Amino acid sequence: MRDDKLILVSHHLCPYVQRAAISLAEKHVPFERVDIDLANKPDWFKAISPLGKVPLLIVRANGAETVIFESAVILEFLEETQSNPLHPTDAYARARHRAWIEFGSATLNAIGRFYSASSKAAFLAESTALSVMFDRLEDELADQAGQWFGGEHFCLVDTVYGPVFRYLDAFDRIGNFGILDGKPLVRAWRKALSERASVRGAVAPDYPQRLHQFLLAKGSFLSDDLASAPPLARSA
Ligand SMILES: N[C@@H](CCC(=O)N[C@@H](CS)C(=O)NCC(=O)O)C(=O)O
Repeated sequence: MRDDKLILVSHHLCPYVQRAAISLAEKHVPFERVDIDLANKPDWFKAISPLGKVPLLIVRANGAETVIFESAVILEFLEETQSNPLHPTDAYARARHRAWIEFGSATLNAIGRFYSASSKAAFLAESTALSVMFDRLEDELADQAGQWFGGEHFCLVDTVYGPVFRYLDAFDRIGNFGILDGKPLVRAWRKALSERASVRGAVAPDYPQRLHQFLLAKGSFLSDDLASAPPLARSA
């Protein structure tokens, strides 16, 4: 049917949206991206988003429209309906990958606490908490052969950590917080993800500037450091 299409309801900075965009790109699935202002949510969005959050995947097929919310569910839906699987076939491996996707969401929450911390003490505590989470990841990667989380094949866990590491790129421009110190496997994985076309393409060229403004506006401990950081160049 001519009207069949996928619409990803998005926000410029949202890391959960990026997961879905990366998966769609890896699967070579065309989609339309609609960015909304989360500070001023449109009525049509409020009407179809039960939690008021992006991403939403609007699926128009065979004259019907379905709205899917929650990024992990969107990823699973794409696995079930599109080719080029990003989940392993083995059930144990799939369970492990799903668990680390959840860990990726917990890491995003920790990143939010890190950039929102209002005092130096809270900031240092959040920095340590983040570092400990990446220690766990370093241990998890120890038995892994290959550049991706699952080994030789790019997988859904990779779609989750590309956006996680993108935050670290911004933090690195502000200062050295030592979050990945002593974690060579995580660092190598981060580098591989930063070079992957699907990961790079999941945000617009002005993403660094937008994130910069977002972090500045937080008025947090990190915002003060950011105010004196070097100016940003547009990404390719
Ligand atoms: N658990 C959700 C989290 C999504 C989420 O937190 N989205 C944020 C933007 S990154 C949002 O829409 N926030 C708007 C709000 O909470 O009002 C998912 O995985 O999709």
